[in-house]
Order: sequence, then C-alpha cells, then structure tokens
Amino acid sequence: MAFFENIPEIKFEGPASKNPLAFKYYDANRVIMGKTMEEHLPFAMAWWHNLGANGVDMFGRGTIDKSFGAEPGTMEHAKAKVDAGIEFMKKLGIKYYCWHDVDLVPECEEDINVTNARLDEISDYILEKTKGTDIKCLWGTANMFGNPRFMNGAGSTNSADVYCFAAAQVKKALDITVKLGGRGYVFWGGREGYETLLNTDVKFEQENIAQLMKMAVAYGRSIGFTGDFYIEPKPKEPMTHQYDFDAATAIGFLRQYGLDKDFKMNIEANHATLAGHTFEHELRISAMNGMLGSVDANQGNPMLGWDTDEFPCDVYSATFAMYEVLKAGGLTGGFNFDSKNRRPSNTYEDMFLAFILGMDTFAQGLIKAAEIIEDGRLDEFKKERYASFNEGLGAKVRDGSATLEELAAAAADMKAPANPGSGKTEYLQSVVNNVLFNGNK
Ligand code: XLS
Ligand code: CA
Ligand code: CA
Repeated sequence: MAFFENIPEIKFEGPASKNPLAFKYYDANRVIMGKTMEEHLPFAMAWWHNLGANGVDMFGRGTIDKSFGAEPGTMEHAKAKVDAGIEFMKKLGIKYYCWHDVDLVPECEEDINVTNARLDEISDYILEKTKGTDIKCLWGTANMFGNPRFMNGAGSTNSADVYCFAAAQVKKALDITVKLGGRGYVFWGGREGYETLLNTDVKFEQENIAQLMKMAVAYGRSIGFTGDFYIEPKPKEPMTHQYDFDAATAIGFLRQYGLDKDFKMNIEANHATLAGHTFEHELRISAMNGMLGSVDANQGNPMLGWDTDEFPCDVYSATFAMYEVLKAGGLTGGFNFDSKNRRPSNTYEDMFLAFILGMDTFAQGLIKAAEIIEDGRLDEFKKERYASFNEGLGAKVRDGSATLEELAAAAADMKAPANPGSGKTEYLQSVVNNVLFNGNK
C-alpha cells in the first residue's frame, strides 16, 4: 500500500527549477572535494518526528494525521509506520533512520517483556521490508524520559528499581541497534539533571550515569556492536539543569570516567544554541577532541528560548557547520533530521517539502563550505595570525621547552609587546559573503 501516492520520487533539477517537489542543490552524485554529496551527507529520518509527531503542543491537539490508516497504539500502526517510513525515505533518496524504542512500538506499561517481544517483531518486519534496499539504521536509543518512572532520572534516578528498567531498555535498544546494522547508539539525558540541589546528590547521580554507560559499552561490545556510542548534549529542557550541558561538559565527563574511547558527540544544532553556543562551536569542540560523531540537523528559533526542532533553512549556519565537518574529515555518523514540520504545515506533502528544504540547505552549506576552503583566504589569515609561534620563544612554547623564567626575561627585554595585530572580523565576514554570493550580479 502506498501512503504518499501523489508524491513522485524527488529528483535534482537545479537552482533554476521552480518545482516544489525537486531538489535545487542536493545532487546525490555531484562530487565535492573528492566525495559525492551523498557520501558527505548521510541523511537520516527521525522516526519520532516524521512518523510520530502529529502537531500536538501544550495548547492544542494534533493537526497532522500520522495514523497511516491504522489505530495508533497497535502493532498494526507500528507496521504501517515502517511501510510509510520506507516509502518516504525511498522517494527522497534517504538511506538512514534513527529511533527510540518507543517510537518503533507501543510500550506495554504493565510488562516490559511484552514491549521487548514487540521490538523483536518490528525489527524483523523492518529487516524484511528493507531487504534489497540500502536503507539502514543510523542510530538507535532508549527513551528514558517519557515514562513517568523516569521522573527523577534514568541513570541518575534515586530508585535502584527504576535504574534496572533503564538498564533493561538500554540492553534491548542495543540488541535492536545491532540487529538493524546501526552505526551508533545515542544517550540523550532527557531526565539526567535536576531541578534543585536541595534534594540532589550530583556526584552520586553522575557516577551512576557513568556506570550505566560502562555497562552499555561492555554489553554492546560483547554482542558485536562496533559503532560509536554518542552523548547528545543539551543544556536544559526538560530539566532545569541537565548534566550534559554542552560538548565541552560531556567530553570532560567521558574523560573523567574513562568512557572517551567508546563515545563521541551527537551534536544537535538547536541544543547548541540553547547552550548559548553556535552550532559550529559545538562541532569544533567535538572535532578538536576527536569526538565528532554525528549530527542532529535542525535549527532553533532565536525569538523563542526552547527546543523548536525546526527544519534547517539557515544557509550561513549550514555553511559554517559544513566547514567544520569538512575540516574534521567528515562524520562517522550522519545528519539526522531531528526536525518537525510547523503545526500548520499539516499535509503529507509538507513532510516532503520540509526534507527538501533541509537537504538543500545542507547541500548549499556543503557547496559553500568547500568553496570557502578552496578560496583559502580564511585559512591563510588564520595561519598568519599565529605565525609568531613558529619560531623563537613562540616555537619553544609550542614544543613545551619554554620556562616561565625565560619568557619573563624576554618580556623584561621587550619592555612592552608589539601590537598583536587586527583580528579582522569584518574583513573575514565579507570574505564569507563574497564566497556565498559570488554568483550575484
Ligand atoms: C530531545 C532530543 C532527543 C534525542 C534522542 O531534545 O533531541 O530527541 O535526539 O533522544
Ligand atoms: Ca536530538
Ligand atoms: Ca531538539
């Protein structure tokens, strides 16, 4: 059964096309810096938003019909979502998908064994339906934030019983990730944080989270999971204080508990901006620590202070992000559209238009980031800017042989340093604009 009968296969038609159901920039086979666009941009569909989110918000009911002809909450509906998802991905040429356990099947509140049996059944069904295609899992995760049992946290809970359920969900989600050939496994600490220190032992909670992650690594490796574990940082929402505030915080945590060899970052653009950073900042911090794994591709809304998960349309942001990704040599994961249609964009066609927007935005970002690198002016300026560390005392600082005494003696000789030189922010911004709009008359 086809769900999107009126939607054709989405093809590349080029920037001059006015066809809404065509790519203007994403040309899967176009080669940029030695790789095809498809290789640079392993796009993924987020099961929860695309097949689940129906437009419900704090103030109103759903506006978008995601029943796909079946009764929500049934296995029939779970299977209809698989069918719809595969048809959707095929029409867009998307090869990956991401999921939480409870996006795949309805959870049985009374008995986790029933939920687990449903996960076995749906993963068999996904494998059967994707056989002969190149559609695969990018990453899986356990939803350890929605169920009321996690109200005080999952790995950070005060209850050892709840902790067992968190562990059981992680174990099962890892089984299914491996079964579906996933590249990665995500920990997003939705409830791993606190509201008030008056009731919270932060050290105790963080140690328990680390222990859950250690057990996950041990188990994952024992069942043949060779991919990366990811932490997905987010500073707030739902908790007031979330432990994985940003990449720097999460990387410090992983190093402290000896988890840094198995974990990388899954950087979400909207979470970066909630933390008061740019998307590219979070990518840079991850990459320079050897921990850039995967990306949740979306954007926030600067007018609103929460996690709006909008489809990315900001070409500047995508360009700066792709500059970081290209400099880092690419992702081991992919670009998961953790993005949802706006509530009034409530047709099936809107689902496709949103992905076309997101894929074209990242394609434009890739094209322009490669042009910035090939242009060379930014890299050249940066190299020059630090040139005083190439020789003399600067070089001794870099190789670790300088002492505080000799630097102080040099300062005494100099009496005052020469002006360190202009940072040239405005010039560099104009270079970026020049590259971005070099086709304009
Ligand atoms: C929520 C997060 C979540 C993770 C996976 O803000 O983005 O969806 O990506 O649990
Ligand atoms: Ca996310
Ligand atoms: Ca988000």
